[in-house]
Amino acid sequence: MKLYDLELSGNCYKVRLFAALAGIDLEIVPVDFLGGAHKRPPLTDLNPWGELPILVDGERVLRDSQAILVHLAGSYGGAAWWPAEAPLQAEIVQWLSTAANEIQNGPASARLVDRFGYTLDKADTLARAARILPLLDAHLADHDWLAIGRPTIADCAMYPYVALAPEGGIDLAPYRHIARWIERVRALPGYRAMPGT
Ligand SMILES: N[C@@H](CCC(=O)N[C@@H](CS)C(=O)NCC(=O)O)C(=O)O
Repeated sequence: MKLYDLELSGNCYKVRLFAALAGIDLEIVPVDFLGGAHKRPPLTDLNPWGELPILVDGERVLRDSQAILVHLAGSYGGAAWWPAEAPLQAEIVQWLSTAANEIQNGPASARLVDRFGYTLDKADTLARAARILPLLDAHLADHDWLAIGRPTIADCAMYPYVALAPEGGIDLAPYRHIARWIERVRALPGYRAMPGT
């Protein structure tokens, strides 16, 4: 299986992290992102969106880190990582959606501005972060893990851009339950870091 990858991308890191935790072998293919390789063939033949990560598993080609997590967990992770019961799957998917929406448009976008010079509305990204981080902290006050009482791809999807929030100028110090969850994720067997976490 090939993962078309950018080391500094939290979206790519979600996939690398889960593969490391679940012991799934990935061939990492670094992409010349600054050179725009993801915006032209052959990569746009794999993902016309012009985004990373991209997973190629045999004949199957997948874009979007959340979708890739579901594929890897469901196909190769076993029931521990992707339960068969739809209500449990739905509990996990709630957090995948939060990662792709509130976290992507909040702390992840704040980091895009500060770290990579994207011309986004920084005040808007901070306002979104200021809404979602207290909600996340409150959830973690009485949950060790985001969904179904154990580590899942929900944690893998949420962790990167929450842990990287300081790179967007967001202080995580007020969020002590988030801080303890970050430590729990880091202590998982097989955990793999990325620059900035
Ligand atoms: N929803 C997608 C978003 C992917 C995405 O935006 N990836 C960034 C890298 S982190 C990208 O390739 N952006 C293209 C660009 O900025 O040119 C996912 O979760 O994978």
